[in-house]
This record gives sequence, C-alpha cells and structure tokens, in this order.
Amino acid sequence: MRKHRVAIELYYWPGIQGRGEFVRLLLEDAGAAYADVARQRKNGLRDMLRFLEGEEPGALPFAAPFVKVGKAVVSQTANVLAYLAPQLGLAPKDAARRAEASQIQLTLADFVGEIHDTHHPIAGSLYYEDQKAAAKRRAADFVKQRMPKYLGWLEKVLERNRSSGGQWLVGSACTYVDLSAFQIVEGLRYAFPNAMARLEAKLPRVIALRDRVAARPRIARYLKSKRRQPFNQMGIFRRYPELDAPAPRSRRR
Ligand SMILES: N[C@@H](CCC(=O)N[C@@H](CS)C(=O)NCC(=O)O)C(=O)O
Repeated sequence: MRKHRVAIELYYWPGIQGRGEFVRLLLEDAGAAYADVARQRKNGLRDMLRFLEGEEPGALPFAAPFVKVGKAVVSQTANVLAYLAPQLGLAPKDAARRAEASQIQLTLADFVGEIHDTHHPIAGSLYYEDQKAAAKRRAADFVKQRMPKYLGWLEKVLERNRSSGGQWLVGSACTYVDLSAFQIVEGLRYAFPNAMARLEAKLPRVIALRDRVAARPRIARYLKSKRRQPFNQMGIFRRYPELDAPAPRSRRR
C-alpha cells in the first residue's frame, strides 16, 4: 500500500461527529486503515463535493457519509455499516442475524432523524432560531414519548438476546450496532442531560452496553485521541437547554 493511499476512504462533513461518527466508530474498533478524507486531506472537502455533484464515477450518493472502497462508492449510514462490518469482523456471521443487525441499525437511523428534528422540525435549511417555537413542541414530545420508546426498545432487545446473556444487541459478540448504540447514548447525554438522567435508571442494560463499548481498547484510545471530535452545536446532537426536560428538583434553585 502506498503511504497516502488507504483501503477505505470515508467522506463526511468536517467539524462535526454527525452521522459520520457511526462509521468512524466501526473503523476505529476494527483498527482499519482509513482516511477521513474531508478532515485529513488537502482539498478533501472539495473532493467530497465532487462525488456529491456526480463528477466522480460510481454510484451517486444523495448525502454524506459515504465510503469509497476500491471502485465501490457506498452511502446511507446503515448501508455503509452493513457493507463494511462483515469485512472488518464486526457483523454476525449468518444471514438472518445480519438482517437483524440491519433492522436495529435502520431503527437507530430513524431515531437519529428524530433527534435531528428536535432542533430542526421545520427545515434543515433554516436556522434553529427561526424554528424555536416548533422545536420546543417537537422536543417536548420527543423527550416524553419517542426517546423513552426507542431506548426502552433497545433495553428489551438486549434483554431478549440470550445468546450474549444480554451483553450485546445481536448474536453472541459485539457488532457494529453495539458501537452505534454507544454513540446514541453519548449523544443523548450531551443533548438531553436532564431527560437522560431520569431515564437511565430504567435502562440498566443499555447503559452497561455503553460502558462495555467505551472500555473496548481501541474505542477507549480513539475517544481520548484528537480524531474524536467533541460534540458541538452544529451536529445532530445539540445542547439547547430549552429543549431538554426540566432539571430534577434537587438540581433546581
Ligand atoms: N439517511 C441518510 C441521511 C444522510 C444525511 O442526511 N446526511 C446529512 C449530513 S449528516 C447531509 O449531508 N444531508 C444533506 C441533505 O440531506 O441534503 C443516512 O443515514 O446516511
């Protein structure tokens, strides 16, 4: 392999974890050689835009993240993960279990969409400040209904997965969907600290899974590295206190 050429090229918007982070976590946990093109290469962002504008050969991605592996250009986060994970040893071996993993990842993708819509309920092209009232209504329902529903479902998936003793979401070992579940918990803790503080007692398995993933040696190293960008107010998970549940009584003044 030539020095500056790596097998897997990840294309994603620089400056945010965003949906790209689900792919990064897989690549990092696998110890894969990859380039985070828009962040690491000179003119990387321009190169990414060339793909999105159809100026590069291969399948045309609608949006980032996408990866290029050899001649293959693969987009849609859940699809990217389902494509890469078997090659990296982080997917179940049999077809039915792989479908199960996909089903979970696609549900997480829906969840991510709803998380995004708490701060951008009207349009992604408008500023948060221009849709604050709608965001408040949307987030109130999200925190009350949707967030507990998705997280409670993950808790049940773990509970029912006897083949791992409730440790992993699919099959008997860690797969890419566990890494994504970790990211969701981290993001929600950042964006909705009060709502999460209330819910966590009801999610012992999900929280234990989060801790198990954080302790995986390559993930632990990655989280401490500069490659892991901090959460910020431009990504999917944003901390707008007015969208979170009220602080628990003990923390109110
Ligand atoms: N369903 C897609 C959504 C991709 C997506 O919305 N990407 C965002 C960045 S996280 C984007 O670039 N959107 C531009 C657009 O939708 O026009 C996925 O899960 O990958």
